[in-house]
Amino acid sequence: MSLEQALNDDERLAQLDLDQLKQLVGLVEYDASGDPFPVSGWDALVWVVGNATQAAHFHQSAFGMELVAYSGPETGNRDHLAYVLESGAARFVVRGAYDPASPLADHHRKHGDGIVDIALSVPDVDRCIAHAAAQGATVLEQPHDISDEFGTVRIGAIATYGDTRHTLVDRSRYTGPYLPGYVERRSSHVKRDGAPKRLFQAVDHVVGNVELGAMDRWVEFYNRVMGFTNMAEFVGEDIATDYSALMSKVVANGNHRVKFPLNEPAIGKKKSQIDEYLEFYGGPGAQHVALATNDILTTVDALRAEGIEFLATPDSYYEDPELRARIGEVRAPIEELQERGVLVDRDEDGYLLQIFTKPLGDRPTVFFELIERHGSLGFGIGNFKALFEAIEREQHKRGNF
Ligand code: TYF
Ligand code: FE
Repeated sequence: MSLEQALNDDERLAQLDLDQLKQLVGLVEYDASGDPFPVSGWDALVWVVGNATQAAHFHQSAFGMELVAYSGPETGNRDHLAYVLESGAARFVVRGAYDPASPLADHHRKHGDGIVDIALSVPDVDRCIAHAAAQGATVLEQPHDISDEFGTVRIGAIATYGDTRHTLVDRSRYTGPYLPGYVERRSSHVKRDGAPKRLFQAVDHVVGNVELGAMDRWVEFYNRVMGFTNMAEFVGEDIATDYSALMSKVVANGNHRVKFPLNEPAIGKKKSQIDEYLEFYGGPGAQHVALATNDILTTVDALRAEGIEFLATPDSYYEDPELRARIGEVRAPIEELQERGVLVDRDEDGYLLQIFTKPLGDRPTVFFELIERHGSLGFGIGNFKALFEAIEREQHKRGNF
């Protein structure tokens, strides 16, 4: 079966097969037996937004996601509305306060739109929580079952940077659309003729921005508490600090399905893009979500047609002979990439194509990356200079320097 056929098969929506995921998000083989905190993958990215009804519309109309479930006053939830959206293996939940006294309203007042929960799928919630607790992590929810007519989900939660959490979810005994308390709800959006079935297939990585001096502490947290290991692109001191004062290191779970780059600001000539984030998010939080696509050109065209704006890449990037020599042959003519501003990076394992949106909401905080991997397991380190300069041009327009 071709990749295309497989990805268009609804039966396999929630579980793209391993070969595809390997290519899409750079999976590796690993032996889970010695893992103190086994993680199988992403469960959901949970957002709190000012208007969940409109955010759900945006994720469907612009990003082509499918609405699958809903919770709100009509279903007995008088605190907030929540819409569950999927695209391939990726699942987003967008929540917004209904009750003016909802804690979500306070969260939104402080942070604006953002990601509150990077929920992970684990085979054994109790084992993970016990290990995390023994390692001194803050347990926000002890393991417990929640049930309805579709079965039982086992859940626990630990705190990570800022007001962000990792809920740990075992839904192996559950057949409902999301969680107990949610009802199935389908999109009323009708795709235009010829529109691609979906614009992305999986979440590749989620980046966290933490305070100055805190990056190594959080790397150590993911090592010790969650058994994550440091990835090769673990750049420490020498990351592009001339262009943007930041440092970044990457941790991943055993099979590399879940990858967390962690950034901290560094002291430079100008205000770091990470400082801008921390100021406007009101503390540490998730900075960008990289969405894996198997056709970045079509995806960018579809998003552009919906008015999604991307960071501009100057022509000089594509005309740089050093870059041309380094990237060699990629699957599309360089002109096609240039037309859209898609960046290319190559390493010893292969190459990747990537592009970044402007901030999604009103505050200069969270944004999306689209990434198409062809063997590379990296994050585009060769593009950091061009990328950070583009980010800084936007930062400059906002007057934050
Ligand atoms: O995830 C990454 O590491 C890349 C590069 O503020 C990056 O996407 C790093 C920091 C940043 C924006 C992008
Ligand atoms: Fe990234």
